[in-house]
Amino acid sequence: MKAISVFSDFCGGNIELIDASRADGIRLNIRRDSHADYFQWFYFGVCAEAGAKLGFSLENAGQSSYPDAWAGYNVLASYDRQQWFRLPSQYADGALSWQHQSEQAEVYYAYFAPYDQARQQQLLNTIAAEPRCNQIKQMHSPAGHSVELFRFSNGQAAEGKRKLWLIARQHPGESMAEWFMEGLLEALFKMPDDTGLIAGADIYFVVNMNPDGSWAGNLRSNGAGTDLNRAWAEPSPETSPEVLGVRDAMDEIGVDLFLDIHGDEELPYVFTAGCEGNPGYSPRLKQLEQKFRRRYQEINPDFQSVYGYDQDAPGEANLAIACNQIGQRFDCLSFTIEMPFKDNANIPDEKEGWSPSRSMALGVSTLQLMEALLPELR
Ligand code: GEM
Ligand code: ZN
Repeated sequence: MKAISVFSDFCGGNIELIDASRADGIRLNIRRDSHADYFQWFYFGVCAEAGAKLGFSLENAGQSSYPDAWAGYNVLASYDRQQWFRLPSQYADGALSWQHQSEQAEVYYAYFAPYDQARQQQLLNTIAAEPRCNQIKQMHSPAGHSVELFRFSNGQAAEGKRKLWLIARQHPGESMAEWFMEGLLEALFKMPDDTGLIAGADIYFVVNMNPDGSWAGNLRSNGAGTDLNRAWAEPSPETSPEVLGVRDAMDEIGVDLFLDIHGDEELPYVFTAGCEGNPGYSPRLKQLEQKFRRRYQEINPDFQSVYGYDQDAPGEANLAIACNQIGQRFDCLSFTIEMPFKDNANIPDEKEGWSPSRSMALGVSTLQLMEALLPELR
């Protein structure tokens, strides 16, 4: 029988091989982030024989950053890295395991459908070809990757024009965030100039805040080991230049709405975290938050507001988190949007679970939502 190989030497790859001497008992560990101790994201390829009955065990799953996330989680598999499908997976004794009779000699497994650098380059090409988009700033990550801030605008000044900001993938393992941005931008670029959204707002966006971690196959940190979503109170030119660059641009330009796109390992729902714990939280913002959530749910049934994080106590918000810092700094509506790694338990999809297409559709819905809320943002 041919030997089995396990490899992860590609963009976003993450795995450590313990033992592959038995096809039905391939033993693996998830690798830690390149410069920090987080781990949960994995993505690897296997070369075996077509039709082989493969069995996998991620033996350190129980020590990962979110060990409770493995219950109810099903791994993703793909033969071509385009179409991803779920395989029933078991979590027991601290290990995540699954079986797969692979139809092909080469097969890939991942924590969620990856969004790799090649796909990102295509998206950046699409952005570059959009006449209403301009790159207004470029940052360099600690590992030397480029982080680009764009403005989408019809170029027309208008009384009370809003400034909407969207950033994605501060946490590189949350690849659904970049699928969301792709869906949103594709729809935005099809919109004619006379739509309410484009006439009434300029949209500032970053499709990937953390290219270091995305390239390295990290879960949460960049090439300096920083969790960027804990760096917004005091961003540093050395360890969080991605955040510093965006926050400085916000200080120059202003912000009327901020959305920070993430994925959640544990909860099988789409939800938002808001600014209820900010010292500057007011009845105005509370009402706006409620409107945003109610309207979101009407526009896209994947959104819900029953399940989410515990609320922050008044005045107790962590201002190092982007959503809180920007909501406080600009007295504006500000949210973390969370999509599941697992599925939306209210509308389950057995084959794919939560997926790129649903992430993209949520992005499209978010455009509609922003348009509906424009008049009330200030
Ligand atoms: C979060 S987002 C934190 C938002 N929490 C509250 N209470 N406002 C993080 O950064 O840890 C989750 C994620 O990474 O997706
Ligand atoms: Zn996150």
